[in-house]
Amino acid sequence: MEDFLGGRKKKNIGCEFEEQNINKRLNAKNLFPKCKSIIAIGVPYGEGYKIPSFSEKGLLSVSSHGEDYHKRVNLLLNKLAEEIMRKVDFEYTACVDTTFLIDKEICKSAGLGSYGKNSLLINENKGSFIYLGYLLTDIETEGDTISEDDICGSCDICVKSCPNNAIFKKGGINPKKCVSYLTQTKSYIPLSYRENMGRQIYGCDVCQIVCPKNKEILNRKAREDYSGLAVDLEELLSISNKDFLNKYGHTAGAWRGRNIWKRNALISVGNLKIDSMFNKVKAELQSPSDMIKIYAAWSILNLNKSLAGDILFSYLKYENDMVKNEYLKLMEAKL
Ligand code: B12
Ligand code: SF4
Ligand code: SF4
Repeated sequence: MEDFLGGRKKKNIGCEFEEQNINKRLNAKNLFPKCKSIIAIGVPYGEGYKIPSFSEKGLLSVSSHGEDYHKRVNLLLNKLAEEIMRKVDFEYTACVDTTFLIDKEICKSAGLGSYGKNSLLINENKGSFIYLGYLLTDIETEGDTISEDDICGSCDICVKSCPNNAIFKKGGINPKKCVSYLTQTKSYIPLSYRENMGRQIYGCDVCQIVCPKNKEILNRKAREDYSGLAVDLEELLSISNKDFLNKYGHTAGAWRGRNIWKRNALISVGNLKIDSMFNKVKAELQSPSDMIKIYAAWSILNLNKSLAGDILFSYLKYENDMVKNEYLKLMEAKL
């Protein structure tokens, strides 16, 4: 594991959402010094999910459906701890996603599943739509059998379907190319990746939706209404911080904040070629945020290159060097 993580670092394919200190990640005692054993759970989601029907809307990933999964899984872990405490007194720390530990490795060691080529942990019965969580405990227990199955065999559907070719042929991903990463990062998004982000506002589910291991779960009758995952792009462009938090604050995707969602909405409008939103996007060239300005420029150039080019040219004299240089680069780029 140490070599694997070190190799990724050398190849510069780690991302800012991972702890950079590799040694810290490898031992649960770094988080909970009394740790003797770990009790892991996988919480299924996405049953019966079909991409909501929409035409000119943005899309959130299934993991953004309903109440933030961090809260839900944490609650389940604490309930589980309460149950165990009826039998034995113990100390614990509950973990879901946000610690420096490697959730997939820990849950794989607990026998919850095997890695798919899409890099996700796939459970034999529930597929990959499972949130992972665990209790670091000071109880001594016996370990589980680790599954080393080659769960994919000759299948390579996700490799071929990934919109930005983020999945390596042999398995594993380059996170910096993953659309889910691109929708979350505050770093500059390379022009060549933007088209591949499609209409995604937060996250990406393509490699899970196409995976045969999820077919059974996805084919079930939905017991929840997923239509809220299709979001109004026009509204996102003008939504206030307060309204954003009221409407989306409870979801797992909201942690990235309104401005990043707005940037992604600008990219989606450009990709979907929503001409009727030309003036709305143009108005964002006056945004107080330079980041929003440069993505608005990319977006209107995608809607109407010649008209947008004239507008951007007339704005050059008001802009700082960073924004000016980006407008010039975009006007020359083959969009
Ligand atoms: C950083 C991060 C990301 C990054 C990087 C993703 C990644 N693949 O690592 C980005 C932003 C891209 C991301 C996206 C998503 N994430 Co995320 N993410 C994390 C986080 C915080 C750290 C992961 C990490 O350190 N990765 C780096 C190394 C360790 O992982 P890796 O490169 O994938 O390599 C491992 C395996 O892939 C495998 N491997 C490597 N090469 C090969 C080759 C072959 C052939 C095989 C079989 C295996 C294999 O071995 C490695 C050792 O673990 C974890 C939470 C946590 N604290 O662990 C959640 C976590 C991995 N994410 C999760 C989810 C749900 C997602 C999304 C589905 C969300 C969405 N809908 O957009 C996407 C899925 C994208 C994808 N295909 O992976 C879940 C995964 C659940 C599961 N069933 O596996 C986690 C565990 C959160 C949780 N607790 O539920 N995420
Ligand atoms: S989440 Fe989307 S972009 Fe990322 S690896 Fe899967 S299909 Fe590719
Ligand atoms: S789509 Fe195929 S190759 Fe990809 S994770 Fe699923 S089974 Fe494996």
